[in-house]
Amino acid sequence: MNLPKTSILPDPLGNPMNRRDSRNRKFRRRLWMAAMAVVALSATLQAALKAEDPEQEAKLTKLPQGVPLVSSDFSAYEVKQGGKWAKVQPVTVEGMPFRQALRIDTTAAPKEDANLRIQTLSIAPVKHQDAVLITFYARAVAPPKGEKTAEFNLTFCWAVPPWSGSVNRTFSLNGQWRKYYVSFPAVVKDKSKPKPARFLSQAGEQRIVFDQNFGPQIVEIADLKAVNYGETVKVSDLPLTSATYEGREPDAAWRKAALARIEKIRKADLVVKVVDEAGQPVPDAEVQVKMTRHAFAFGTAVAGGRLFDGNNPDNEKYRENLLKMFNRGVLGSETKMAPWRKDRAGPVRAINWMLEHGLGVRGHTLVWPSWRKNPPALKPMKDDPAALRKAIADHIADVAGVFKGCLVEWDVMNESYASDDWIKLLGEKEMVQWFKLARQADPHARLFINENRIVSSIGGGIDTPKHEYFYKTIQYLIDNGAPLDGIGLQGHSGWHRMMCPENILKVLDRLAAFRKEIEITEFDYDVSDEKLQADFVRDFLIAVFSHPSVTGFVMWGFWDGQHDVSNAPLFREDWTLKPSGQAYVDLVFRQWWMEETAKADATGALRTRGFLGQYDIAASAGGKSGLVQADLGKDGATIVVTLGRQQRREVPPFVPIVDPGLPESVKAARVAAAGPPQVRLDVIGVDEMVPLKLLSASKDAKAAQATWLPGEKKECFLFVEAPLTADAWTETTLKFTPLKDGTLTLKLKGEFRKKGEEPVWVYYDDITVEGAELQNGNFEQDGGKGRAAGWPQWKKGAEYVKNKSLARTGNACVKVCHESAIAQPLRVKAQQPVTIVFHSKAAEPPGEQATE
Ligand SMILES: [Ca+2]
Repeated sequence: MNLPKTSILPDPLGNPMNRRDSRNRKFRRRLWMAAMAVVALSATLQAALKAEDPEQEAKLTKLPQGVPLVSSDFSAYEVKQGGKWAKVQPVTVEGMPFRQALRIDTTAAPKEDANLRIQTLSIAPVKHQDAVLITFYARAVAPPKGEKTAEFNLTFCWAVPPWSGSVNRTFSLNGQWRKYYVSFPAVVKDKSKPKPARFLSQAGEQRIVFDQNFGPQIVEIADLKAVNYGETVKVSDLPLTSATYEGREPDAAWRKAALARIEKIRKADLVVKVVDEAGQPVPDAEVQVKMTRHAFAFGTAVAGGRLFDGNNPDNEKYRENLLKMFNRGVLGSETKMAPWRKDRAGPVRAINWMLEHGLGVRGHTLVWPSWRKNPPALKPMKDDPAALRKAIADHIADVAGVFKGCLVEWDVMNESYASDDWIKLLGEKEMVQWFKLARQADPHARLFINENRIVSSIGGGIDTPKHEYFYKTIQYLIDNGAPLDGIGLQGHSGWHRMMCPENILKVLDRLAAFRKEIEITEFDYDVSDEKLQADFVRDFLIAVFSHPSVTGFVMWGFWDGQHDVSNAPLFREDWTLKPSGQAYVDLVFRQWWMEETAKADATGALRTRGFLGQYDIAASAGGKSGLVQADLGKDGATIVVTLGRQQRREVPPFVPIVDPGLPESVKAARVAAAGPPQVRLDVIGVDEMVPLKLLSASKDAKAAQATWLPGEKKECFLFVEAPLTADAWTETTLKFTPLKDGTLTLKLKGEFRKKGEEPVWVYYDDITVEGAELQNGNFEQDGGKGRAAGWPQWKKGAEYVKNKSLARTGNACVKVCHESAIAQPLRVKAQQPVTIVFHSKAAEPPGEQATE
């Protein structure tokens, strides 16, 4: 749906951002000033002055000319999705430096899988790291019922794959017009393209999106401009609507109290006694106490793929800094249900790597109880609660079972406030069941509930409906016997949801009453002001480390090259440490770290105090030395170092996790739910527009024209599908007549499955064609490079199987699925009938074969 065509009138204030001619700009300014001199200060100016931030406006006037990135005309905006939830139209505005605004009247709260999405496409190229500034005015005309503010979400992101974004911000709007300044470095990377195209997007390839599922509410947006300054200015010199929080000042009282608490609760007394081999004290020995690891968990979300590719220098840095900065890791998405169903070998390998390198690993997440966050294959279970119940139970048993005994903890239930479809369908009690199933599957892992916006709420408030829900839900779980061990607080903060430390502490106090451990599980923020980032990281860390119930702080990525909105807390994309990274290092590895060299007293003892964790304690005297690797727990420790002896920590040998694969019963249930797997073979004449007349197909097969193609193309595309089993080869026949001479494409694939559903893998062997010439239909000729000869199109994932026991005849066959197909050209003659006979069989997904 296109919006009504309406152009926005020129901005009478002459906002200079888009003006290409600075003399013209000065002239306009002067003219305007003159006008102002005669006319009394108008309502317009007053309103504008109130809406604008003078400091940012001053920066704006100093900027060179930039290149406009989007049209200023609201007719260029298009409702892409969820139009039925909203009325979107231009309205006239009085008393502001613009005459028109876009009114977004969300008449009903959109359903979660049908966000309202309004977008406009870029009209100029954007390079990676270009300095971009978006400005706009906005206000709430009517906030949602019972709320003081309305929410408005703006994203600047790819309009084509890979879809990822440079910036994604949510704004809280009140009734007053306010001007917002959003500056950022463009994040434009498309791995599928070769350099330099990889770091460049053309006009039409980026977009501004207003994407929201808030409401019912009415908001108005006006005078939206996006300007690309390329490399002419530093992003830090662009205007920016920043934020602050209470308690940021250097001498804040809360911080003094928190640091004093840290001294008390995170440290313990350490006594080192140096003795000789006869057990006699050695006076005046030199003692070196060196902390090697925090007891407190400092962790990050990890992208499993980064742990392996050895030739990528970024990946090397990623691994190096992961191990240097953290003692805990969590896969950001790979063990959620949908990705896990697609690829289980990847996460097993990644978690093995983390364990082998000494990281504690948390699991995320067993149940995210919404249709939208899970494989579409589950959606038909909307009408079959028993089937859904079983699918969830199977998943918990499966994924938690694979990692049994190896993970520190699991998020059992994630974001159940907003994602509550399954709870509504199955009943509240089902939550308790999920925890019990998790305990059964892995009795060793500590079990967490995980929720967002508890220490990062809109406006930083601590009595939102979500807080009330969260406290009630935890109490419900406890009252109903759920084996709940921990409370996970995500901590995705932002410039409009930056909670002040005193409020964070109040929330932690309230949660501490449940007597469970508390962990910050997904800390990050979408603010780009580096000074603010640094202060916030410092204060957030101090607040949570000072609370006795908190056991860990996990951030959601640490490097801009691997972060949702390129605002990772530690490193910039070029691996330089940000001020916030410096703040982290200062606290975690300096102020909260311990290294001391001192002399033992006359009785051979050294009394000191250190942060809880692991230590190497060395002593030397008279040319002899000794070493003890020991833990300092909260009750303190007395460590005896014997000169001439080394007592190293016993580390059990690393035993990698081996995935036993999905239980047969679960596989069978899934197959039953999805129907029998089907083979699919395409005959495509679309390139040369060769119409194909279908004659017949074998009995169990279904053959048809491609109804999804437009017009005449339909007639030039045939496909045949037939149900398969894994036990025996199925023979399928397809007969057709080409109506023109030409070259077709014969494509071997599996059944079409939606994104997120499990692909259908198929073996093919012994294909014969009458009426045209086929190459290597039995796949016995090896074409090199892991491919069969004669099949030039070979999609990633398709497999050349050289295994006599798997082939139908000879030594080889192929294994393909819908996305990983192979193909060859087939030359045909007009009116010469073609008969294709092929043999196929259901195959197991890749990766599972190896474990069998
Ligand atoms: Ca063969």
